This record gives sequence, C-alpha cells and structure tokens, in this order.
Amino acid sequence: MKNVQGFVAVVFCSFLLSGGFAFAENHTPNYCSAISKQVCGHLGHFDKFVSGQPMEFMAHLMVPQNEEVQDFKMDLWMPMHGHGSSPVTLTSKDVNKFWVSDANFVMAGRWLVRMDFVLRGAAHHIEIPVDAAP
Ligand SMILES: [Cu+2]
Repeated sequence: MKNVQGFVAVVFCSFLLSGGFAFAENHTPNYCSAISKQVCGHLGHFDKFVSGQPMEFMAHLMVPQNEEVQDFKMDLWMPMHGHGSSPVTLTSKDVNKFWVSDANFVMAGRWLVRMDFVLRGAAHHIEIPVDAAP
C-alpha cells in the first residue's frame, strides 16, 4: 500500500512538473523524515546533477493530507569532506513544493541535499543523496 501511495505521488508530481516544461524529467527516490515514515520527500530534476555550475531542481515534500510545512530550509552537504556549499535559493511553488536554484555542487561526488522543516510543532530532517558528476 505504501509503495502504491508513493507511486501515485510520483506520478502526480511528474504531472505537475510537466506543465510548461518540454524536457525529460527525473526523480530521486523518496527519502523519509528521521522521525516519521509518513513524511517523505524527493527531488525532481530536468538536468543530470553535475558539479561546478549552479543547478536548479524541484523539492517535493509528501506529508499526510498535504499539510503545509513551516520554516522550510535546505542546504547542500558533502559528507566525505565535511563541507557544505553556498546557500541555495528557495522559491515556494505550491504547498510543500519548492523550486531550488543556485544549487552549487562545488565538487564532483556524493552530496546530501538536507532539508529541515517543522510540521505540527515537530522538527523534521530529510537527507537526499545526490551524485554530482564531474
Ligand atoms: Cu568536497
């Protein structure tokens, strides 16, 4: 049942993202909050993730009843090297959908797109791994 819901959510997200964009669009898998398997998110991206140039992509949180999260924040973190990157720019597109721009994966390799937000007073944290190509 959970997989079916995830599939429906991804298809729905694809539909929303497809409007106005003619490019092929990809999704990361869903990753869930450290404190709730009901609160998950993924990234939708039109371009392959590469290092050394600012990238844009969509972040989509899936929350029960699509209740709007508060205080959404994101950063990029390279765990192998213990460093981050410059701040991303977030633009709210719809409830729990954020357009991310100025995302600089400054080195090739494994990064974590880290998201923090508050839902019903609880602090949630989701990490989505991204491999930035050289
Ligand atoms: Cu690094």
